[in-house]
Amino acid sequence: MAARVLMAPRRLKPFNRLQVILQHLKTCKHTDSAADVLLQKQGGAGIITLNRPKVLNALSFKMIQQIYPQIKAWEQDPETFLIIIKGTGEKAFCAGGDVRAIADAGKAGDTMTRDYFREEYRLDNAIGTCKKPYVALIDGITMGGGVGLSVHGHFRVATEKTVFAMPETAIGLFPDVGGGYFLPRLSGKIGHLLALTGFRLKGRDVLKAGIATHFVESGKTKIDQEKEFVLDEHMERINSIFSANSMEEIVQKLKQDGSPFATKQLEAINKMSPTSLKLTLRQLREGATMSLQDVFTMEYRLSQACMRGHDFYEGVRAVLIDKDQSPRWKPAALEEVSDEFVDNCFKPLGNNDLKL
Ligand code: QUE
Repeated sequence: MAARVLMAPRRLKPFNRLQVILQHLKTCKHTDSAADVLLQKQGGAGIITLNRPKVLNALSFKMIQQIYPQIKAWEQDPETFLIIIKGTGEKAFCAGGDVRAIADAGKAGDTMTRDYFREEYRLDNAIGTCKKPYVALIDGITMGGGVGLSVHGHFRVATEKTVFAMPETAIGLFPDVGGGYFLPRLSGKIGHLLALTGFRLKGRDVLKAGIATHFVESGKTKIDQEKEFVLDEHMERINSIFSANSMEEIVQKLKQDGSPFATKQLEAINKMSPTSLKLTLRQLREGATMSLQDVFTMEYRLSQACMRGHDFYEGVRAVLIDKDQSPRWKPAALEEVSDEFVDNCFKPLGNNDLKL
């Protein structure tokens, strides 16, 4: 009996582990269960299934509260050798945080605006420090909050259906969930481009950008295997333009460049919240040399600054509620967002600071 107790936990050979992962990519696309998140054990694998397909599996506060303790439990459980996270439905892994609910809470003066970001970043940090192999099957839309559930783990499997973006500057927010950590660590200034313009990477490009660790076709054909990385031909101009020291200078350089690519990125930036753009540029510059934990603390301060401000509520209204895509930002121009205002958004919150 004693020998049994002392036996090492069951481990699968790498080939078997791949079979288990691929099996999950094919199954559980449809489920009748009413729960917003399913937490199951299959063999030695803990499976997290985001299950709100009608809202592209957007991450609610309730889901965060259910996932966090389960990851912590599986991390300690000697019978669990792998954690897999995936989404139901054909379209999305996870489209982001439940920003509608957060905006409603903020307008009503509810403390959810404090709790949501704190618990979300604690979950993302638990994934970033998880001792068991953590695999995210990002087979579909993966944005904002969905990125936080995937990028900090060990493995990300993209497919031809993956659409990856950090589009928060479009809703008066900033690329949080550890964006301040992973974005400045991507090749050249790719992270700055993604953060400021909300640029969408698709399919194999998510692998080539260094975001996914693996790529598999969800069908049988070999898709885009010979095609070069979408940003390859633009890397020199991306690195030159986005290494400028201010948002105003980046805009000026994009104008001067005048290429179709630069013009398109300028058009994207012109639609974004000027406050979000300035916060984001500073976030990436600071985050480049910080630990993941310090980045979450910094981003928590920024999240609370956005909750106190105007643009987040206006952005959610324009993009997700009224869908007129015409937010009226305040202030409306980059020049009106002062360095002093930006500095203030990074200041400690005293007792309310994030504790991981
Ligand atoms: C920026 C964002 C989000 C976004 C759009 C942006 C975001 C988010 C959603 C979203 C999308 C579909 C849904 C939903 C939410 O859109 O964070 O509930 O059904 O969650 O431009 O940051």
